[in-house]
Amino acid sequence: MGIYFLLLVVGLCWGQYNPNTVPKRTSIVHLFEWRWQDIAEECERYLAPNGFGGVQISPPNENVIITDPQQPWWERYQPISYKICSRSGNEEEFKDMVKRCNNVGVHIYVDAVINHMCGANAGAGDHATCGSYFNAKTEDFPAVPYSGRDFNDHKCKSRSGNIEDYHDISQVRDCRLVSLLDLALDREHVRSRVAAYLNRLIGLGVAGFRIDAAKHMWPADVKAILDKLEDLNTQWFPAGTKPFIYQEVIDLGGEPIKGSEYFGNGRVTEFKYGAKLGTVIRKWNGEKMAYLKNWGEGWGFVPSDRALVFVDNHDNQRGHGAGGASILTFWDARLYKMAVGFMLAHPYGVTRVMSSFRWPRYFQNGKDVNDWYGPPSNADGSTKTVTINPDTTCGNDWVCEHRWRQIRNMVVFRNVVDGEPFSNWWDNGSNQVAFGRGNKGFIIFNNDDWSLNVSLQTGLPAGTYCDVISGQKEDDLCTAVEVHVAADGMANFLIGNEDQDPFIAIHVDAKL
Ligand code: QV4
Ligand code: CA
Repeated sequence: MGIYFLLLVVGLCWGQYNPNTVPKRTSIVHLFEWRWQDIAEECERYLAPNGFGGVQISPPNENVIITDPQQPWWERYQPISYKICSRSGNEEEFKDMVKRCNNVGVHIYVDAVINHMCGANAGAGDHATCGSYFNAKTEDFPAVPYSGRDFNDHKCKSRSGNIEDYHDISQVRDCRLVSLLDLALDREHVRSRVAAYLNRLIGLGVAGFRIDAAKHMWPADVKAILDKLEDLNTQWFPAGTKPFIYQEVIDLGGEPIKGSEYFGNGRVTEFKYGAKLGTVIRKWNGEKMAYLKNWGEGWGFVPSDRALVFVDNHDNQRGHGAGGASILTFWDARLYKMAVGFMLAHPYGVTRVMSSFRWPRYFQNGKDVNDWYGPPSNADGSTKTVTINPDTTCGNDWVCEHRWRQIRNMVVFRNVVDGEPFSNWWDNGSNQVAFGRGNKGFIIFNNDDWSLNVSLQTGLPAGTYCDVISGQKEDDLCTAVEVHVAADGMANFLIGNEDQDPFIAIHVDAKL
């Protein structure tokens, strides 16, 4: 009785920090710009069988259609209404996706754009993905409805009406982010419109939300909205389950707004994670992998149970947002796989894997002039379907990092070692490092310019293990390097610095 009461109270208080994934599925994948139909297929044919816990989707609500440049990916961050109607699909397709993914135990997290509507210069008319009329100049959005008094103009004290100074807290929250019409979230009408939108999504079965631009909203306003949210749909979730909340707060230090201000609402995105890991793996600024020994809070990150982490996201993989040049992406595939491998092996945070589309990246004066390119599209502007090649990779310029063997197998690794402690750290003082996760898994990296040959304590039971990076266990055969763990847990590792992927990972489910 006492225990049940305790569990109930803990469940009620802490629900928003829990990703609500099914047991032993720990990672989320961001299927950036994918169509709902393709996501439904991917849940069934790939994500569920490979142990992915959930999918972050692009904003599902109606957005402005921008024609100069031609339908950039970022138009989806300019809402016109909360109708579920976008380039990814309509409401029927959305419902079908949530149902089919939930039915195979893969949950859906919605990117919620609630700080603002479209840009001030978006014009007037019905050039929106569902054809709803709006007028950006008069701040009229009848399809919500919002009108002038629902925006923050009177509160913003900057000269231009835009955020000009990130050291001025009220500007950051009450002025326009790059001219996006800033919602007055202190108004009951606005709070209830936003909550109605999120509750509709909860009713359809979503498991949680990425709160876009949370730094640009007062934590108490975000809380007032969250307090209006219903529990998750009991068709798929236990009664009383709260939506998982992770707030996009870019806090690299150096600004007055801190991620910790948002802990009361849910988790926050830890942007230092990808920026630092990229610097280390690139060996910039004198960084070495040996310094990763105290990775996590030891590096000044938010507490692990408040963090949502990733190597790159849809912004900083193309120079938007924060993180800078150190961010690793699929364009730097060899280093990227090591970084994602390290992230997935390490116990810190809830992990999100990025899944991108390719675009014609072209640098002029250090800036990618094609950073705006939308997803692969057909001549009529519709998004191309994700095709699957015979070798299981994706076609039509979808990169599908989550299907790269090394990344997919490390998603499995994280599930296998879930709950096990960080253990048996080893480093050579330079860029050769290794660590285990209790007696369930072990990983070793060689990011030095010379080969590695070392015997280490793995913590694993004796036996022959199949490396899940250079290949994997298939039935009872190993298509990869084999690692022999002796009765005392010791094993010898050999990694050439020019190996295709200079790291090895083994776990108890890959024992021969
Ligand atoms: C431009 C100028 C303005 C000018 C305006 C009017 O910059 O100064 O006033 O024109 O002429 C797009 C354009 C941007 C344009 C704006 C309004 O890129 O140049 O303003 O539209 O027309 C994405 C993109 C933005 C894009 C926005 C809306 O990254 O470039 O702006 O969508 O379409 C900060 C924030 C953080 C944010 C990050 C990018 O703290 O919250 O910047 N990250 C999230 C999302 C991101 C999204 C938004 C927030 C906004 O991850 O994808 O921005 O919803 O760090
Ligand atoms: Ca705001």
